[in-house]
Amino acid sequence: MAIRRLAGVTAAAALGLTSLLGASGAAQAAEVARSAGAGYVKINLVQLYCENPSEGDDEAYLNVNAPDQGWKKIWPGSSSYNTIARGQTRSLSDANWGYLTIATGEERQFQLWDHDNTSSDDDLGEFTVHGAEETGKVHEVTIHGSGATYVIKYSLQAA
Ligand SMILES: [Ca+2]
Ligand SMILES: [Ca+2]
Repeated sequence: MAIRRLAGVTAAAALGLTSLLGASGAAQAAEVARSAGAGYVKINLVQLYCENPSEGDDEAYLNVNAPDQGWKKIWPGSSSYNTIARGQTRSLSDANWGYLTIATGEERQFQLWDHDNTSSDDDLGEFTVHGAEETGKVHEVTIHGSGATYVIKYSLQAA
């Protein structure tokens, strides 16, 4: 009985924590970071390079794991996807409209996909940008998925 009651209390505490980290979680995390004197950085996505496609051409698009909103497509901004083949590059500059300012203690996850009409889209790989990464230089990350290899370039600047 005592154990059961304790379990109930623990569940209630867990529920409380869940709601705390829910809708207002990002704002609270930002406030905590601010009061701790943490800085903020803006992620600038620069370029996508196709070292090896998953098909002859991939129909690439990029998602970001947005706070409290889950995965959101951020690139390309003006169409559903951008066709890219081996050895080609695409500018990611029109991806830089949202969800990309983070505290230095935070990180942001990205996922590249290949759009397909007759089957589910193919996962081309994921990468994570950490707010503590060096600002003012171009970072490169190589990702793999569905037989493809892509290189993403990005930079960070103080926000
Ligand atoms: Ca495709
Ligand atoms: Ca495909």
